Amino acid sequence: MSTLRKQAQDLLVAQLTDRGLDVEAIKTRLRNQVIETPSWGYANSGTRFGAFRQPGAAGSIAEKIADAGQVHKFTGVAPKVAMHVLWDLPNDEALASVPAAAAEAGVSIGSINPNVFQDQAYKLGSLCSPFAGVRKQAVDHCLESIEIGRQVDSKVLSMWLADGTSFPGQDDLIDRKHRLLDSLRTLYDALPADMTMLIEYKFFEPAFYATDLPDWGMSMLMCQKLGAQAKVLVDLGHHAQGVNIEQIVANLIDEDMLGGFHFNNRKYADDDLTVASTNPYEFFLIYNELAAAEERPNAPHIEYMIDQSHNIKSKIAEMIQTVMNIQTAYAKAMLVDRGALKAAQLAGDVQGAELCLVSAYETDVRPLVGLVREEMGLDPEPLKAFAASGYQAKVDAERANRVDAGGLGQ
Ligand code: PSV
Ligand code: MN
Repeated sequence: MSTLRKQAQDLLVAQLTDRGLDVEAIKTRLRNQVIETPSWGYANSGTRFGAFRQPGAAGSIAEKIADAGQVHKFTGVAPKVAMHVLWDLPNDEALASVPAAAAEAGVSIGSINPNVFQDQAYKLGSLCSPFAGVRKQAVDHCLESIEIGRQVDSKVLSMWLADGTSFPGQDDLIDRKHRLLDSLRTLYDALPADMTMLIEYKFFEPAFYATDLPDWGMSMLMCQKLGAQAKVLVDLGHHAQGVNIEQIVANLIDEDMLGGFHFNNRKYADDDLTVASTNPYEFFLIYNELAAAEERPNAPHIEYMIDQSHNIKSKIAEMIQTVMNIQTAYAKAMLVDRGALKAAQLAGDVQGAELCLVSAYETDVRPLVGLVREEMGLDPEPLKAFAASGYQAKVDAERANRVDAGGLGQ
């Protein structure tokens, strides 16, 4: 190990200890972090305007799982991969290949994502469609997804609907809400006892007048009506500009309603950019709420998932960068002096309270995270180590010029 790196680690550990922080406890929490990466992030996918194909993009689910295994191999904290049923499992052989591919890659299957937004039948909605036959088609697909989840030992059914209306008067808003609840209830009743249903909201797109699950309020309402196995999923890209996401997160935690995240970064809309690439302080503030909740009794169980599809960055390296950004935010959030923060808040010391957060945020945690990686037997610099491994060059050569690279059907 380089002497300079060791010195930086020793100095930071000494500084943090001096601030009264339990560095060993922080390191344990960093080691135990679990981040799920998305199968679709390894495939050729892009924006609705087009996808720029990459020679090494994964095609089959086995390849996607293998790529996810690389992210875990170099970061040590990404042991799960999410599957999107329609994109990943075109036939029974694909499903049959999953257990061996997962075992080989050293990962397990995380959330199962049904797809009730691409079939032609869903033009006017899926679970909320005005047509009973279409609702049944969507419900049946989700029931099949639950069964697939059972087969691959997934514990999470992750529901996102493209449902909504694009014109005033197109459908009755309350009828749609009732259809939504009825359909969700059929699915909820079919959940195995150890499976959670996550309900994701999005304030617009592809419907532009009224989205059926537009915000955390509607997701939470559905969850509350369904029962304790239903929780809200917060996708960072699904809010209007200026929305205070950390406040939503704090309130959902307080209500025991936060079940999971889709990490990405929205600059304008659902852009799927690298999380924290333009707004690291906002992301830190979100993690500040999460880290604080972990420190309370009855800490919530939250699924941390990435939902990013990259069009111009190299996919596996980008996923590693994303995981590193998440580790950084988490590490910084654990440095907040919560006692001092509370004291400043109760004293009405506005600036002092803010500076408690700023001081944690401005700490360079790279030596700490690098130390944790070394203690896990990993290279402290995952991106460099991945580049040096030759994996990307290998899959670029093996997979180049194929036409079957799966993804968002673009
Ligand atoms: C929809 O925009 C979404 O956030 C849902 O989670 C989908 O499953 C995912 O993106 C597809 O990339
Ligand atoms: Mn999402």
